[in-house]
Amino acid sequence: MSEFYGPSLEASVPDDLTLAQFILDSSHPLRPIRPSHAPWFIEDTGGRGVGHEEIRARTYGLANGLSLRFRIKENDLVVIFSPNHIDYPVAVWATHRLGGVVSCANPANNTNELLYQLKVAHASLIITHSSSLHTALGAAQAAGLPSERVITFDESSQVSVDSLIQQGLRSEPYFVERRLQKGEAKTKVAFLSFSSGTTGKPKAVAISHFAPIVNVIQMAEHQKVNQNYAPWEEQRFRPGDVAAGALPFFHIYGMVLGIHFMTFCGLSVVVIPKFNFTEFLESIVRHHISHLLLVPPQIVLLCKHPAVKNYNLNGVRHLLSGAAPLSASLVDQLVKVLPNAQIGQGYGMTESVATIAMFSVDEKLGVPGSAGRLVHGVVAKVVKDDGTLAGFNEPGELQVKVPSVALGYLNNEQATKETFVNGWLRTGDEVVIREDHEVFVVDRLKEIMKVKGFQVAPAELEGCILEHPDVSDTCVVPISDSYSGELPMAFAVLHPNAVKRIALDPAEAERIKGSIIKHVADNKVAYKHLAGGVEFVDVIPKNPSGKLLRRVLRDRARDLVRP
Ligand code: 4UW
Repeated sequence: MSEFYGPSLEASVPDDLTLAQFILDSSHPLRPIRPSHAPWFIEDTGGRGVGHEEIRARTYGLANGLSLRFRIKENDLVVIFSPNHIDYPVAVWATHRLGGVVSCANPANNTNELLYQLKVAHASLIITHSSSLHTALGAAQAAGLPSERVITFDESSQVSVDSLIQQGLRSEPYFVERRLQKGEAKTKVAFLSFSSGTTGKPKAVAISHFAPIVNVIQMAEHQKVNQNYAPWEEQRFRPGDVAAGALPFFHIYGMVLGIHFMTFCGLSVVVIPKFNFTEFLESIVRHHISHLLLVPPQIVLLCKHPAVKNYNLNGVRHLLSGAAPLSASLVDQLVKVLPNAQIGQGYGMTESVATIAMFSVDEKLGVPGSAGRLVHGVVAKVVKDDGTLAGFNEPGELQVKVPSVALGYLNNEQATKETFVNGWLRTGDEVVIREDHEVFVVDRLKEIMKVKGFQVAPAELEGCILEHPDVSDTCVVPISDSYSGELPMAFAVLHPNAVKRIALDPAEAERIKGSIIKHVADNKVAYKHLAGGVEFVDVIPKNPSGKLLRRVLRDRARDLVRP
């Protein structure tokens, strides 16, 4: 066996449309007709729904307003730094109508983390929310971006998105939306999304308009094939169904599947800005949510939280998990909580924009522990340690050719060359593919860990820990956690004077550990904090050329936390 193939992609894929034109202005043979009463998005708390015509109008209004007021034009970059908001997709599509590029940032990021993104991406404008405005203004100032160029979805800044939309709608058209040349969607950048890839600090992944478009069509074809087997009531995504928009829109899973695939299929997305579990249960019942797109920690809550028994979740027909592994035992518990739901996993990456594998619904449940089967148009090979290709049931690194692949890392030829190799995308995940073509992610070969589905790059935390005056060397490794999946913990070598202080007063050891943890907490977003703790060691094991032997410490950490 040399290569593994997903089914071939038969459907046509436009290559002359922007993502906004594809989703808002065009039809496609695989796109079902949405009932006119079904809104595209629903505000979770207020319950306000917005439909197609209103979204199109708001998108034009905002594009016109951005063009009039801020002169946003072709290739300018707009950073969206906000929790999910009903106008979030409008901001994405308005930027695309202007030929601009969108870069979404985690709204929990601190000033330095946002500043890094503003600088790498060369931001022209920030769209934020009152809850993140203070950070946005601080980062904008440090980046030399005038505070007038920070606007908000709500009414907390001088200029709100809504007021710009109204201004744009009142004014003469100030911009001309361009139809792309044939093939141009494949090279024109739509997003700069941040991912660490295999190692190091987050890098800007350049994503074309074509990539999310083709991924949506791959997913539509995947469900169409499955529909041939499934009776109507078991079909996956039906127009008029209601999906929970609880995944963060800034992440590739939320952006491509949560917004674009759901709306393509005619579902209404309930926009949930902040995930609070009991409120989430309320929302499921209040909005008759039928489709849940989640990450494993949210599923842990569904299985274990005592409040669940107070809610009738029988209306949930579909649950998709991804971004981190979901254990078979959790699925066993989940079946009891959601008796009427199809349950399974998908698997993808920022760099593959997005889905590589998806559970098949020929049966009600995905194969336990499996990340699904390769979706349409995907070719895979599994490369063993010795560089040869694995057959069925043999572990190795998954490398894929996907039609939705990203263009590469912005201004980082070296990392691009290492990850995108002769048309193959190196996932850095160790997998096994079974004879029935189910893909099991068995380990991660790359450095990054996943905390609540978010990437954490050990090298980034090590850089931060090394700034601490008592630390001379460090290595960060994951420890497993039943809720978050993984948590970062640090091994640290102390400076001689810290060692002396501890010799004089052993209580100093705990103070130093606390201070290292605080240093990271002060400088990094919450999910990157050293929740796994700090252990002191005499030396960090390295190979003769000085490369960290992370696996040795990963195994040691495993032994430390074992009861
Ligand atoms: N099992 C084990 C999984 C799994 C997994 C991802 O943050 P990124 O770059 O991207 C993502 C994207 C997730 C995603 C996209 C589209 C889709 O259909 C879907 O289905 C639910 C999920 O997380 O991190 C990429 C890395 O996350 C790990 C894996 O290590 C991958 O390289 N990962 N999904 N089901 N691990």
